[in-house]
Amino acid sequence: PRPRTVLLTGAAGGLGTLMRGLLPAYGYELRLLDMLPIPGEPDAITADLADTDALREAVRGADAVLHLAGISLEASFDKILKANIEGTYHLYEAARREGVGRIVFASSNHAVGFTPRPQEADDPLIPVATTHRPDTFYGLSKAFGEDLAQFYWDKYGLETVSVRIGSCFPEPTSVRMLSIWMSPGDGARLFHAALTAERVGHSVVYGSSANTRLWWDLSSARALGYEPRDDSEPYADKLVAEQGGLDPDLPEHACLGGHFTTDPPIWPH
Ligand code: NAI
Ligand code: 15L
Repeated sequence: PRPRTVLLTGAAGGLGTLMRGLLPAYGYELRLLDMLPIPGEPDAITADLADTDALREAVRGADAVLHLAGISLEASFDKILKANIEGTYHLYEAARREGVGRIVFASSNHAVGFTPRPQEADDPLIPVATTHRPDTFYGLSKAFGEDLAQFYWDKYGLETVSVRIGSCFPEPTSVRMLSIWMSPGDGARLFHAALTAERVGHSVVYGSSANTRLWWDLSSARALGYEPRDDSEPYADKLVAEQGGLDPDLPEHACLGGHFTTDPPIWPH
């Protein structure tokens, strides 16, 4: 049976707001959760991922979870530990205890951010089975989340699709994003495929549109039934004219994670 009731964590955020707009058309009833209240959504659950009782109640009776909540950029290890590492553990424990069968986990390209990007048109695309090479504490938490998902599948039979999202925003805003952009419409198509495909076990997929300048292999995403419709290329001329092309000799242009690989780390104050 297709999942109907889906708990959407991180529903107040950028991607959560886009998906609140797009996923109901696929027939889902979304149950919303975020640590921040959501204007115009009085039924949304306002809870932190640290609140294990609230999480148990939030997942109870849900068919699946789309787990977007967490810190979405680099932060101090302590903050990442609480929100992304402990928070994702608490979410998985709640789902296991309440018998929820599937989680779609918002992983990130930054779990493999230090992977050198393809440079030439005939360079091979980056496969999903590449070694984790996190570029930040943030990326490290996403690598942990993918391993947590594998563990909960192997140990408890709880399924996950880990989506290594590129950049999901209404439009690409950088030359790097021309390669990793996921249009909101394609994001909804991919999350729908991840929620409905049969027998996913723990599958890892890259999350992006069918970009002309794509860096990674979308075949595991397509295997779920995902058919991307968008391509960033119409934005290319303008972005390259404004910003210049990617320079292979600049470290911040050399790897999938872009400037996340070269930004200074954030230490506790
Ligand atoms: P965002 O920062 O706009 O939204 C994240 C939401 O999670 C916020 O509303 C925040 O209040 C909530 N949150 C944070 N910590 C929480 C906690 N401890 N308990 C409850 N709620 C908490 O981020 P965005 O862009 O919407 O991303 C959503 C997810 O997708 C994140 O996990 C992010 O790492 C991942 N992702 C997003 C990408 C993108 O292009 N938007 C790219 C790659 C990954
Ligand atoms: C991410 O993981 C972030 O959540 C998002 O805000 C973008 O910065 C994206 O990666 C990116 O790599 O552009």
